[in-house]
Amino acid sequence: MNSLHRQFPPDFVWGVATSSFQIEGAASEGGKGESIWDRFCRQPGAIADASNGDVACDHFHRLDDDLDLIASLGVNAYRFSVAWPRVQADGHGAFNPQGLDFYERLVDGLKARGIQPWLTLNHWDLPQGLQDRGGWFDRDTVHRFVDYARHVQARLGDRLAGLTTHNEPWVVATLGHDKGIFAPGIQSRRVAAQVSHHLLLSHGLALQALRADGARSELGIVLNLSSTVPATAMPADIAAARLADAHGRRWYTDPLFKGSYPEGALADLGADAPVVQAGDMGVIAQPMDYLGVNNYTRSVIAASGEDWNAKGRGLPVSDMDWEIYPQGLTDLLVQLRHDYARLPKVYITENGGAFPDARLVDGRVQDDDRIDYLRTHIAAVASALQQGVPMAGYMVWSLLDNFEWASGYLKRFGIVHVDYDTQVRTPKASAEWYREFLRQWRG
Ligand code: GBH
Repeated sequence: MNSLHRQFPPDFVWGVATSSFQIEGAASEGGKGESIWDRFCRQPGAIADASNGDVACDHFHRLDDDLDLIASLGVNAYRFSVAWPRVQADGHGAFNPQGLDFYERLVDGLKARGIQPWLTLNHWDLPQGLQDRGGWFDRDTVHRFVDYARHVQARLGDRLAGLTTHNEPWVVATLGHDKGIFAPGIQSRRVAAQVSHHLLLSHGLALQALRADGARSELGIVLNLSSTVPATAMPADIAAARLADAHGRRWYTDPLFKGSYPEGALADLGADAPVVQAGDMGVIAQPMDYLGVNNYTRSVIAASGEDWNAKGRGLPVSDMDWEIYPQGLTDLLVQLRHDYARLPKVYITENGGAFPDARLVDGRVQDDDRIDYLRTHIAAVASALQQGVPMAGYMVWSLLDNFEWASGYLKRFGIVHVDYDTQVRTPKASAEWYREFLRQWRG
């Protein structure tokens, strides 16, 4: 078999990814307004270690060093997000002229180092000022998002390689508005379904507006997708897996690539199904330049509703207790190719693992488990490529250990270790491995 690096073409995009709330800190500097995650972190019990994003990785104050760090890895792309309340404090009304200065320095710093900037507009940190008006449940937020998207593109669009509307709308809708374990902490299936529709609608309207304004970068959306399989061959488990796949995956991919919600999921929602206005579905189905896929694990479904306990079954898991199953990534990508004639090129916009590697031994983190994870998942992408899936890139989650949402700072996804007392960054063995892999690929 060819060595792994030879299985990827010379124009393949290789990156590392982060998001604003998870690394920036500087939560109320430079005219930044409050986000729903700033607010959510103050809710007792919401975050495992009772932490917040006030300082995080202090990236806002360490931009130049972090740019050098990114460049030292040899990647050709960096995926980051813009904190909407930094650019428009309340999400409506005046834009903050200082707000985009930081992101302009970031984009120009990447370009100067030969790295493609991949910008995400919404990685969950909605301005609290919009939540106070109903947030994503309110249809007006859709129009506020389009204004914000146009403003960002007007300032930075000429220098971006890629622009993403939303990161993982399923997480915002379901974890934020149904389960209530993420901001804004709402628990209503009906609200969550409407939120998912508004996220998709705002994606489509933003694409139309950005194109009308003369977009020069690739435009798309990022979804969290997993191969979803039944726990057994029993008909009840097969049906349960099909329904779970309809709610978690096809609820997003069917509207985007076919212009309709899946019947099974709609029927299951019943009276909780979203209000859809005439014309909405056509807007959502705007052609995209690419689909971004975030993938960490597979999903095993039993009709009994019991959690498939991978660890209890002796299967390999990461520190999140998510099963490590690289074949699931190949299966997912091949399935997307099979399901959608209109599937555009695909980037893996996040893939990686949390592993308990907090301890530095002689100034080193020897994270062999993460190296194995990355190598086997990159091989899974190569396999999809060989089977005809139009794979165009792969980005590791994450550049840095960072604020892992409801898990606070307890889970570490970085290929670079962060000491939260000193903010010292130390590349782990996995960072060295990725650098060497990319050096071989460049040839
Ligand atoms: C991504 O979310 C985020 O984009 C990123 O900000 C985050 O840091 C990163 O992943 C790591 O969490 O939840 O047990 O049912 C990923 C969210 C994780 C949601 C896997 C679905 C399925 C396993 N997804 N999850 S479980």
